[in-house]
Amino acid sequence: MTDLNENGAGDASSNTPDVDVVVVGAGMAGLYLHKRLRDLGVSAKGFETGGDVGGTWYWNRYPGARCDIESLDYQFTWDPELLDEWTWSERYATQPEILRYMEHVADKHDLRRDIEFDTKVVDATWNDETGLWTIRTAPANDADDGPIATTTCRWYVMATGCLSAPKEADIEGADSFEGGVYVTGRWPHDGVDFTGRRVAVIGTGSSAIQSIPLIADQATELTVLQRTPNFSIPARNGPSSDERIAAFRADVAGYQEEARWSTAGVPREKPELGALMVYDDTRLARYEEAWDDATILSLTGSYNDLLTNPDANATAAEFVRSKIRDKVDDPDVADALCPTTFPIATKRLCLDTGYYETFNRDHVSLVDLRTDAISRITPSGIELESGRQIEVDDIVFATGFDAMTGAIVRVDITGRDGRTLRDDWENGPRTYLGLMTHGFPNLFMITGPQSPSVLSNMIVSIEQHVEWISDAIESLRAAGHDVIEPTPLAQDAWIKHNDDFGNITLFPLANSWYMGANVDGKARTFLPYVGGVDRYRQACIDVVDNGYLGFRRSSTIGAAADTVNDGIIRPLAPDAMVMLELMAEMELPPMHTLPPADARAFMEASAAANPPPPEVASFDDGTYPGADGELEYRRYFPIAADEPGTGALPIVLYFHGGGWVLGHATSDDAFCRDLANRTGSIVVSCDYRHAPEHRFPAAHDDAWAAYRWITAHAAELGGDPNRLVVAGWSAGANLAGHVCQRARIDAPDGTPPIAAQLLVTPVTDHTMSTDSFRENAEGYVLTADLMTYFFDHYADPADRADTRISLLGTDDLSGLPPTVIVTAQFDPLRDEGDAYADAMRNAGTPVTHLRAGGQLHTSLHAVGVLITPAPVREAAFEHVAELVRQQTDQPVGAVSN
Ligand code: NA7
Repeated sequence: MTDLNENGAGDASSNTPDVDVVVVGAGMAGLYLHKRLRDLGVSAKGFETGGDVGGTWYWNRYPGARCDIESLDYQFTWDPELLDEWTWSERYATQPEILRYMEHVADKHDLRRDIEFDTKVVDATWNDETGLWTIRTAPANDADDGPIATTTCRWYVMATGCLSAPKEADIEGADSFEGGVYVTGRWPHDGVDFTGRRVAVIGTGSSAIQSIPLIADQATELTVLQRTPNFSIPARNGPSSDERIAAFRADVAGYQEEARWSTAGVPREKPELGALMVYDDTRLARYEEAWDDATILSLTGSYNDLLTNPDANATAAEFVRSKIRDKVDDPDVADALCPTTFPIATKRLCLDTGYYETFNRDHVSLVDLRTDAISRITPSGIELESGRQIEVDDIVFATGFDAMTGAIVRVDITGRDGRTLRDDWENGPRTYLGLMTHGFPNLFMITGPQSPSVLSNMIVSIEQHVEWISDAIESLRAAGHDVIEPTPLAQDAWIKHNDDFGNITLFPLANSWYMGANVDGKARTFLPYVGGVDRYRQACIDVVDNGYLGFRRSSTIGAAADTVNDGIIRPLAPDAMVMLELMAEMELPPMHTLPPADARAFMEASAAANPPPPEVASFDDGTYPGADGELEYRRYFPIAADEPGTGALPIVLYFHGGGWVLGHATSDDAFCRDLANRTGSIVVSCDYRHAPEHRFPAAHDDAWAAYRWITAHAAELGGDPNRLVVAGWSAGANLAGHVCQRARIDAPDGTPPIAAQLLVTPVTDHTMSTDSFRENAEGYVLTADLMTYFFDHYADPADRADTRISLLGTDDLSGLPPTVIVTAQFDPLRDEGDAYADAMRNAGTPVTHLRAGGQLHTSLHAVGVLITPAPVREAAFEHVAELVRQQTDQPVGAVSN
């Protein structure tokens, strides 16, 4: 190896870099970044392995390679003149046309002069003292990584693309094949003529689906080896329609702005309905329309729950499968081509031109590797596990990419303290916003993992990242800073946000490259950000508007004081966030403005839209003697009750929430069912009188009456009186807390002690003066105004400090039942719940306090509606179950309070 650094360049000991920015990659991202930096007067040097600009479109020259986003959407917006200079000949442009477009852009803006082609980056090392990166490069085609040249820079940008590192050949004997070997992602520039040849294509992803019909046109025999069938819809290519062009041209700037604020980077109306909310024929008609429209997004955007509800998704999947069966003559081949192992669109939906029809041609055959896998590649072809030999002249590997992280970790990148990015990311990428990573200051990624990237129109996401990064550099310079790095707190929270978002969708159900599942040994994590281009863009803007929240910015030479603006950009759980957005869009009247009758009707109507609640073994309804007359209850038997020999079960006296104004015995139905099943208990949800018809202390008196009744009748109800739990949510938790306090004093002699109390986001105080009331006063469902409304309806101001309501005011909190209490981060009641937990613990009551991060007052209660609170709810129920298990050995009638 020779160090070419003889001209004095690359002096890593000085604080003056050779260039301000090194940009790796000359695809769409690299080109725009060069232009943008040049306009800002920031010097940049580019390195590109390929011989020219193009990136993905330089390498993927396989026959049939096309964009799967319409070209009107897939073009730069930063140079409006391009629209007049360039007319796309087809709706989905071919690779050569896109490459010509990029060459035109490079020519027009003279971008090649800053880029060294045929050059690969060997390694990159950060120097914390100088605040510079040292980048070592070598000729691209030199297997020995030499000779080496060195460039120092302040900011280092990986514009390396998401699908640019082809997956390593992972089939035994791949090197031994003596015929032609072609990889779709590294296709020969002169093309390949398959005329008269026997060809095997391995893989049935997008690259295979695009190329197979054209390879079949030439080959004498074509064998397609399919491990997992994919969903594909016809591209119906051809020139864009005049109407489409006219609609686009009518207001180009408006259209492009709409794209920037859309879910996937293409303007589309957001569907308001779920797939199961419409009649079957309406849904079918909608899918037919999407099929005719021939865009990926028309189908996946038909309904709002296709990527979250498996039953909804199944309708779209079955629709496409029916189309495959229509197209393919041989029913066995059709069946083999029908994907059944993953929800539609959890792997990238493909667009094709005659793909399925190709299997009707006599010289084309399909090998289903699920029934007969490849055992190895031999010098003359492919051998299957059955022993079958497929003799071929050429093999095409359409086996995909080490997506999103491959191109980044394949370069040796060493950050602070000698940490390598490869090691740091061993268990999955760790980024803040998919833009930067802690420990690697001044290293930026364009469309990096944990940003929308491949789940969006790449051009829209690329432009946004290029602009964010160049703005960040400009802002650093303006402030006298030269180093920027995300904080661990901000990064960890973003990773969690990204994962939480992925986990509320169906994406994790597929073994896709989105999940890193296509590469042996690669960590299975959710690589792209699924929250959408619009939400993501807003998060990036909010980070900047909040003074680069989550970043440390500093100066190596002390030109400005360091600033660390630590914090979390999206602390709210994603499903709670989406729910709040939907509620805001509906522009509902605030609950506190409604008369109680209307508020109750509204609650009923919203509950009716909830998904079906969990199954229980059975339930029945009855009445019990309240403090002033009969009141209703519903009793739930857990699934476990069906098992023989169960005997008497623990029994839970449950009080529903609703601010003492709303709700009834069955209004917390799903929660009670889940509680019953997970604690293996009978849950008896007892109603109580409501305000304003019945003011304080009516509800509290009824709660006490319910306790008296249940302790007297536990055995008749099928429960074990020694294992009584008193539970409630919100105002119901206030009642439960009151019952537990009062039972210490007023329980009749011989009544067994309450085995546990479960308080979920309880009301424990009346002052409404805590930080959580201030922070969460508005916008998180339970508002300060609504709490005032509840108090006003239920209790006179003078009564609110009564310790039956203000549980916190009770002097002695000792001797209470072992307690499980849950408080939620974005709940006005959070701090009073926390305070009650602390006060009970300080008084000697055993307390398990679970804090539901990212959740709302109503989250825990939203069984089947919100997914992210489920682990906290399950943990709370498990703690309750453990407490009642501890009571099992106590003799009936034992009193320990
Ligand atoms: P994909 O979508 O990752 O497809 C790769 C295909 O190759 C897929 O069908 C794989 O099956 C198959 N594959 C991979 N390894 C093997 C082995 N060892 N044996 C048999 N089959 C194998 O890559 P593409 O290039 O087609 O498309 C990538 C993206 O580019 C696409 O989504 C568009 O966004 C553009 P598997 O599914 O893993 O069973």
